[in-house]
Order: sequence, then structure tokens, then C-alpha cells
Amino acid sequence: MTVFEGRFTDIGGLRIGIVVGRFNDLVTAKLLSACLDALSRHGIDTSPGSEQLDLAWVPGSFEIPLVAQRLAASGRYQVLITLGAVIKGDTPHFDYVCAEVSKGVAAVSRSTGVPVIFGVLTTDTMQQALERAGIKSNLGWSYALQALEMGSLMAALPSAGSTNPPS
Ligand code: INI
Repeated sequence: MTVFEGRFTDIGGLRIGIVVGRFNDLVTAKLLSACLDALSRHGIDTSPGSEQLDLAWVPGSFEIPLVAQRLAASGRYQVLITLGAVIKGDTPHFDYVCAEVSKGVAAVSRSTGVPVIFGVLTTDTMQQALERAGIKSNLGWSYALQALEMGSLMAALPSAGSTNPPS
């Protein structure tokens, strides 16, 4: 029996793309900051000239899937992280944005085979979002760990048509 597991250290040459929404950037900037901190502490080069990490800003969560799709299709990244904050208002806009970004991110992941971490907060209030972006915990940190786990897990899994797992 082979047990496949992702790793959180000795990640090697993993290349990561991050897509982050500017909308509600009071929240998304804090998610990004914790995400970069966690990646850096787990051995990913997050310095400005890094070959391991690229960052794309988009206007809002609605645009995240399109840009994630482009990055995933490039073949450059073993894992993507999406960061956004959708906060309920007085109109149904929240529901449309939430539906598009959640379904869109899942579709990108399945259609390209590149794992895409869903780091989009969907909350009723700004307070709830901030509680998840630094006031209580910061989920940006968790999204970074989930990216390391999924990126390294996918690299360890047998590829399509293979009868033996990679060494
Ligand atoms: N984008 C978000 O990321 N969060 C929101 O809460 C939000 N609301 O509430 O409107 C939001 N809207 C912008 C949307 O993502 C697109 O950028 C915009 O509609 C242009 O396509």
C-alpha cells in the first residue's frame, strides 16, 4: 500500500501563483500578508525577484477565476492560491459574486489539474471577515499551508496512465 501525503517543509522547486482581489483590501491585504509570512517560514522564496512565487491583483473576487485559469493553463505553477473577501450587502450582488468565484475556482482546478486553494472569505459582515483576517485568526496562514500540502501531494501522486507512483 502506498500512502500519499503532502508536505509542509522541503518543498523543493514548487512554484506558486497567488491571485488576490483588491475589493475589500482591508481584508485581502491582511490575508495576503499572513499567506506570504507562512510561505516564507516554510522555505518558499517570497522576495521580490523570486522565481518561486508570482502575484496577480484583480479588481474583485468575480475576476479571480479568469486570472486563475490563465495562470493554471500556463503550466508554470504547481499550485495556486486565491484570496478574496465577499461581504454581504443589501442587494443580491453578494450571492452572484460568491457563486461565480466558488464555482469558477473549482472549475479551474478540475479542468487544468492544478490545485487551486479557495481563500475567498464569504461573510455577513466586515467584522466577521476581519476576525478571519487577523483580529482572531488569520486564514491567510492556513491557505498557505493548504497550498504547500496540495502542491506537494499532487507532485507525489502517479500521473495519468502511470502504473507506478513516482519515487
Ligand atoms: N468583490 C469582492 O471581492 N467582494 C465583494 O464583497 C464585492 N461586492 O460586494 O460587490 C465585490 N464586487 C466586485 C466584483 O468582484 C467585481 O470586481 C465587479 O463586479 C467587476 O466585475
